[in-house]
Amino acid sequence: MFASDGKSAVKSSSVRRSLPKVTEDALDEPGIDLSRFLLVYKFAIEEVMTKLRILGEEFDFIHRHDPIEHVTSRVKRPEAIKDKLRRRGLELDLDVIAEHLDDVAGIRVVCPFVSDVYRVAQMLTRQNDVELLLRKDYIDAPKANGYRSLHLILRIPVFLSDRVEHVKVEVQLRTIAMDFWATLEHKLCYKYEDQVPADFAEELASTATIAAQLDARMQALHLRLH
Ligand code: 0O2
Repeated sequence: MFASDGKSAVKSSSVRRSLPKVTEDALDEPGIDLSRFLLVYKFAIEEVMTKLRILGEEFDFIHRHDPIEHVTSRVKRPEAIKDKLRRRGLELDLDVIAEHLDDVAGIRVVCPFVSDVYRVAQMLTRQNDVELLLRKDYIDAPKANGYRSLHLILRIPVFLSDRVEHVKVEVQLRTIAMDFWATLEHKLCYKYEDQVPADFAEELASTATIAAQLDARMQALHLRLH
């Protein structure tokens, strides 16, 4: 799960420089320097985290409302990268990872209101150096189990000492209610390993509906104030 992969958490209004670790769990395959390869993903996360901090702080200054509640990030653990490659029948190769895995660098942005999710996504993706590769709107069209979030696959330039690398970053944006549901759903379903009993899944989907209703009611209250 995203949050367990050496995450670093940042409150938008008070950024701490806690970097994701990428070396503690390196792959020991001969000829594959994954630790060095992953370093650039750490830098890409840093770049996007800075953008988010600036957007949140400036928006708050102008509108007296911070659209970002908190941000977490992680570089995918080498073991998780290996597992994903294995599941997809892909070979362990750095070019293959760069091309086929979109979530090596992951950032989760938790916003107070649904309108903030779209506002932050828009402010981020309209920046000249941010390339939007893919947008999956699971708020507009939730997954069958009730999961809601807005997923963006971005590509951003990272300026290194001797070259520029264009690095993919997955950004998941969601409200506090969506995050609450996704976190607990992951905990509750983990044990079942994709074999969730039907009545259990139904009850979970129903709680997702309640979370969506809560979002809608909070959004309405927010609109009355702004
Ligand atoms: P982690 O550690 O959370 O990153 P892919 O990302 O290519 O493997 P897919 O289906 O194209 O697969 O990606 P999608 O739908 O954009 O979802 C990927 C990530 O979204 C997941 O990452 C989760 O973080 C989150 N997610 C998607 N669906 C659910 C869900 O039903 N419940 C919860 N709690 N989270 C979900 P991973 O792969 O789980 O790992």
